[in-house]
Amino acid sequence: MLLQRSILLPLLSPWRGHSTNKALMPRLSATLLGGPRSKSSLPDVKERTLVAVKPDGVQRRLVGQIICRFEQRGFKLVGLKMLQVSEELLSQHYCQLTQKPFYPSLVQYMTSGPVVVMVWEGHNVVQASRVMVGPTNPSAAQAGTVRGDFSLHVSRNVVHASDSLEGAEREIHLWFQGKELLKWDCWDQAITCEE
Ligand code: IDP
Ligand code: MG
Repeated sequence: MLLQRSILLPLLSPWRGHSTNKALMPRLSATLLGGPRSKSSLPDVKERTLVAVKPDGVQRRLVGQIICRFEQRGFKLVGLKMLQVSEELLSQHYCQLTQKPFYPSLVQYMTSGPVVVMVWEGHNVVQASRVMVGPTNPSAAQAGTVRGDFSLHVSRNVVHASDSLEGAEREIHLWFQGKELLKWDCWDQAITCEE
């Protein structure tokens, strides 16, 4: 505990003397230093979305860079796993696309290797993730988006993100069991989002 204090308090020193941030200090230090905290004192942020790095993204070792973008933005990772997708799971995930002419090649692509599936939580995370990922067809994706930076063809677009609140809820339940999603407090939650 003493060691934690000596390491962490100097790191927090830039906040000292700022009246707006002073109010945050007890909460930040209590959370950082493992002291008492009230769960209800943290913002009640519950929106969640499903993001997946597709097999081409895993093969190209882009997992870290994609996670980094969501962390940098301020979202909270609450679930993460790597798996080989079954055709059964995929057909449920893409249930609206099974009649599309490209569906067989989509199945081949998505089952060609492991995927990394994540659940991210935070303010407006569903819409923000779609913007961060970029449009379905990378040809239309702007630089700065995941698809705009790392892909060039619609059949190999590196990443998935849920397209709506309802879609996110459905997909999260499809890919994750409740016990695989962790409830935890991010120490900086109160400085990345207004209560
Ligand atoms: P989204 O991934 O941006 O939500 P959807 O329309 O839901 O786009 O399509 C799901 C996935 O199906 C796409 O990400 C892409 O991998 C694949 N896909 C969509 N349209 C085509 C196509 O015209 N040709 C090949 N693959 C496609
Ligand atoms: Mg979609």
